[in-house]
Amino acid sequence: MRQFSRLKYLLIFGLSIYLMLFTRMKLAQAFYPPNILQAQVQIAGTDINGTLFLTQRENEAVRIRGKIQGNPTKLTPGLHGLHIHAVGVCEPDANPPYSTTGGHFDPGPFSSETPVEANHPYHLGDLPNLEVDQQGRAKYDAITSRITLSEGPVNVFDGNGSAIIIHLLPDQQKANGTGADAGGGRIACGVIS
Ligand SMILES: [Cu+2]
Repeated sequence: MRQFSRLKYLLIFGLSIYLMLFTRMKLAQAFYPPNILQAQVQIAGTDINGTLFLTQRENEAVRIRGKIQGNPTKLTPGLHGLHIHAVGVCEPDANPPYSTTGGHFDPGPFSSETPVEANHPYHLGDLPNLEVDQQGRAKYDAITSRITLSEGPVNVFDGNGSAIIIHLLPDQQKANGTGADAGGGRIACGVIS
């Protein structure tokens, strides 16, 4: 009889410890989600600036959000093309400006970064337009599963980095268009880092 009580005591003790540890683990998971990768983009142009944040939870899509503002004569009210471009080098004095970022980010066996007409709007770096209000302010919030911040074939942190470009005109998001249909001139740029 005494033996039995001791066994029962040990069992209950063991079970309590197990439950305590299990609960703690579950709580920790709830408050500290696993592996959120993050990147930041400091957008700059003539009288235009802002910050975009890229986040990716483990095995999920990438969310791109942030605020961009500028002089409404430069960042005009309405829609502006916004894409991830292939090279992480923003050179405003290049000819044309920011051409150092190359074409749209589009790695892979069927890639076609340039000319933009070739694979637009199917590039991996193609994204929804930025919508600017009358005061030259814009909030951006988009989700894309075409790229990753994590290791892999569509990781934006490839050998030459990547950049986000804001264009003068709206992206018409149409196939077989011209460069102007994909946003035309480049007015602001930021390296993904
Ligand atoms: Cu672009």
